Amino acid sequence: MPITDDIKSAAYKAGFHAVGITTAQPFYKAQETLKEKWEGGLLTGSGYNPEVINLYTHPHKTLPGARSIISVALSYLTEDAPAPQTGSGPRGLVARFSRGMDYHPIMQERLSQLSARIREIAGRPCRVLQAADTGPFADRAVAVRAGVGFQGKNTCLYTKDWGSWVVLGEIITDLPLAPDAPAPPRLCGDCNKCIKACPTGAISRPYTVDLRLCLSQVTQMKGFIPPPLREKMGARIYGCDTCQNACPLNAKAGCGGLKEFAQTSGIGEAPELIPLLQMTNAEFKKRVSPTTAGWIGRTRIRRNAAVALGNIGDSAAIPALLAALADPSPIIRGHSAWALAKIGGREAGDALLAALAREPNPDAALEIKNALEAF
Ligand code: B12
Ligand code: SF4
Ligand code: SF4
Repeated sequence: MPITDDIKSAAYKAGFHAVGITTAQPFYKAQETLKEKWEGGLLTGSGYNPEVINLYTHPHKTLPGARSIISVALSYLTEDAPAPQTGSGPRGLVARFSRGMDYHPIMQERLSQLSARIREIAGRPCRVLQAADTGPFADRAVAVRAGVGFQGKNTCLYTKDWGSWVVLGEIITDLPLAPDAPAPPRLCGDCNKCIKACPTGAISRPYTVDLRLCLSQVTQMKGFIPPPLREKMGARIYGCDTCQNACPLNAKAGCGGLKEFAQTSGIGEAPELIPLLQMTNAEFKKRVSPTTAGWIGRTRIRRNAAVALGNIGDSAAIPALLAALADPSPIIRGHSAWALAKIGGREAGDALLAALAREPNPDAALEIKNALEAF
């Protein structure tokens, strides 16, 4: 059996759902796309610059002597019932990839197993380097060229059997391996469902997502969220699945069913928002830190909960939002003021006036002033 077949069997044995192999040649198309996006300001706030883009798309700069890349996909879809409904208060919405445990350590553990097997299979000293998401590679571009899947107009990577509900990783090596044929492009045909479904018009043209408008990015961004985007967030607490939910290619997606991704192990699909806004550090560590959403920290999750409460408009949230006007974080105070303005009511108006009189932070003060205009 050729070494590539052994490596692919080892990948499935390590628990991956799809695998493919490509060369370590530069990713010129991804470089061009990223450069174009950077020049057009579409990557503002992403940390990309021409140097990073160059590294990201030239694998040999990360691993000198690199010859091949093994690309893998892991399905995070689970069929479990929603987490038990313990309360009757308003609820948020969490994207599928963050309802259970964080996929990063799960992916890295499987990549480590596979790296060890590759060394054994090679039977000689070789260099291997693994990466997923936070590594210096364009994971989707790697997966496309390795034949793992193709990109839809929403830029998501679609696998044949598991739809787009997969996360990606790769192992780069100096072993020369026979590459797979790249996935064929343009499989969306005339469909534009994801573009129509996107609440912000972030898919500015087919195969291009404007990072600044994408609600997945908006839920993750630091600081004060621009008010027009707050309105569009709806009940989203972390991530956005709207364009993938709208996609017919996902209708028959298989379900990996990994127990680590089951909702009962994380914050689930629809956490109650008032407890989320009031969450202590200890509660955050227990409930959110172990999930993919954990990296954004407690303040951003609570900020998003305040925005969601404002968008839902349930007056049951007023006491919690009033208390949040005295929160130590100006971000929580500012977004709670915004949410109170959306819900309305005399009590909220009086509390905002009092809050403005004692507000030391200029950004939060501006939020409260703007909120008062709604009364
Ligand atoms: C930055 C980033 C984001 C940003 C920007 C995403 C974007 N679409 O631009 C934000 C925060 C918005 C984001 C959101 C999400 N992300 Co993200 N993200 C990344 C990250 C870190 C880098 C992506 C990147 O800039 N790639 C480089 C550029 C060049 O690639 P590209 O934008 O896909 O460009 C390609 C296309 O434009 C294509 N193209 C251009 N023209 C044409 C024309 C035709 C005809 C064709 C066919 C193709 C084509 O060619 C380019 C090169 O391949 C990767 C991890 C990584 N290290 O790669 C994860 C990653 C892409 N994200 C991932 C996930 C899971 C998500 C979310 C689903 C999470 C969620 N539920 O909220 C959403 C999906 C939103 C969406 N519609 O893309 C997964 C992808 C899983 C998948 N099946 O696709 C990744 C790979 C992480 C991982 N390792 O699993 N993400
Ligand atoms: S993830 Fe949401 S906001 Fe981003 S492109 Fe898809 S539908 Fe639009
Ligand atoms: S919704 Fe339609 S256009 Fe968008 S990715 Fe799916 S098939 Fe392609």
